[in-house]
Amino acid sequence: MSLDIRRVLVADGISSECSDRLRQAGLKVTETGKLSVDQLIEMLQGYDALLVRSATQVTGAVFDGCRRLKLVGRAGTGTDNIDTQAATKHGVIVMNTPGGNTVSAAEHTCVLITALSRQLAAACSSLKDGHWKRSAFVGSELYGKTLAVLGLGRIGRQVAHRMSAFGMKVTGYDPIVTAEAARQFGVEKRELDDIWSDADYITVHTPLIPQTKRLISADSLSRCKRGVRVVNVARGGIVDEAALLAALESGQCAGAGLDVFAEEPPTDLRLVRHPAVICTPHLGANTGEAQRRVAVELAEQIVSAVTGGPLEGVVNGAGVTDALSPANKPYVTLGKALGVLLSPGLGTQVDKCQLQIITAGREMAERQACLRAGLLVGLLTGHGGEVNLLSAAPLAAELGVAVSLSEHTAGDPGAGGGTVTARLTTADGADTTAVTGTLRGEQATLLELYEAQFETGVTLQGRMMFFQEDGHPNALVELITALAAADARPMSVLASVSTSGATQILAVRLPQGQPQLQQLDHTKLYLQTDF
Ligand code: 9EZ
Repeated sequence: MSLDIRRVLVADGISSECSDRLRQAGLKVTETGKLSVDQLIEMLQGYDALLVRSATQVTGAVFDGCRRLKLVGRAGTGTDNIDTQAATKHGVIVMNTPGGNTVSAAEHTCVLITALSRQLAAACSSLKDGHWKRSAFVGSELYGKTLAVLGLGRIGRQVAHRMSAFGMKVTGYDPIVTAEAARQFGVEKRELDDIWSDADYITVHTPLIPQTKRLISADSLSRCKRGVRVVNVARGGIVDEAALLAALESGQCAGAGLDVFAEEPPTDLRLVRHPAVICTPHLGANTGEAQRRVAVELAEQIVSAVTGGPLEGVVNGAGVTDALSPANKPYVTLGKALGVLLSPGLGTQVDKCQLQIITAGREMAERQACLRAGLLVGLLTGHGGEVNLLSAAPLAAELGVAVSLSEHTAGDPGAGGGTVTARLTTADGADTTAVTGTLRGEQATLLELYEAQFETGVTLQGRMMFFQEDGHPNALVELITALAAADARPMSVLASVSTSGATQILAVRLPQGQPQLQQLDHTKLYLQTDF
């Protein structure tokens, strides 16, 4: 899928490198400051893409009100200011740039860890107040202390690497990083339960998800050594702020370095005013380098997507990432074509139908996700407004369409990379429509519709009409005569072969823009479409 993006609105003061690169690639770019939701909707009518940092709120109303919008890009990591669920439903891609902030976030974490070890902020403000207190600010070395890193992604690893240079022992936990991988970047991987008891410092580097909300809690703090210090440069909410305040007051926690807060800016200032807290207003990624890097990354990702290159940084493409990749386009196109061929079988009864997808052959089996994504688009187009690869899955779920995937393993799939059969059963179970197709090279080809088989396969391209004949011996003659009378010049007319006495199908392929045929006496027009 190469994205058709021509006009881009850049908000929130994204570094100018972004606009420069987009313009170099031939896109029309308008830069604007922060806009209200209403101003944004009005302005966006003329744009295909919106790029933001964290200031602009891209709400459901924005997606409802901007039909032209195809992509929202976030220069940075968090997408809390974007309603990604609404985006997906409207088929709008949400993209971020997770890599560009890594070094800045890791460095800022190290800044807070080192500052905590010497009570830097309190000592500094004491001196600025005219005092010269030395015994009140006895620090502790980092050398030989244990740092626990929770979340061993890009940022956690960089923190581990840097703090190892101070001679800290680094332990860590992450559900998807093995002990072996952790050892390679100098971290002793533990189970989460075994993290707390020997940690002198704990730093969190996870997204805010149900498993990490209040990861630092009254319970986990109580398992720590007295005097543990806590750092959060990741997301507000990973640390339970009430529990942290209580632990600071009791002395269980000796200090905290906080760059992020559950509410930003915080309205309850008890935590930030606590003398043992060193805090900054969400500055983790706030460096010239990181801002330039995320701006350039976002521009490069958009240029890649627009020019048919790989689609990178998509956050709302779960399950369709493969389908969005240009390399898999033939499989998606085949799925779409088969979905379109199935859709008349639905009538108006799309709710709660069942779609079975059965592949034969390894290549088809490996592309089931692409076939499924394409099939849903083809099937649902015309049943729920505009549908694309992103919006088809949530729409199908909403309509209660049940999709099952399986593999046909018996027999030899034959040459040509195998086949895919899609079978649609209506909610009442009364009607079943089945279609089988394959790829000839990159060309979607129909092999079977209902139970009518096409010996040579029907090339699914251009303007096509499918007729169901009633068994009358003159049906084919009548069709050819009608085509001639309509001055149509078909590129092919293919009749299915009879197997089980099923209704025969006539497939006609016409050049684009050829006239439509009227209903005929002995054939029923099943479907007319442009592939
Ligand atoms: C949870 C996690 C890390 C974590 C990180 C990610 C799904 N998930 N879970 C608890 N990406 C540390 C502690």
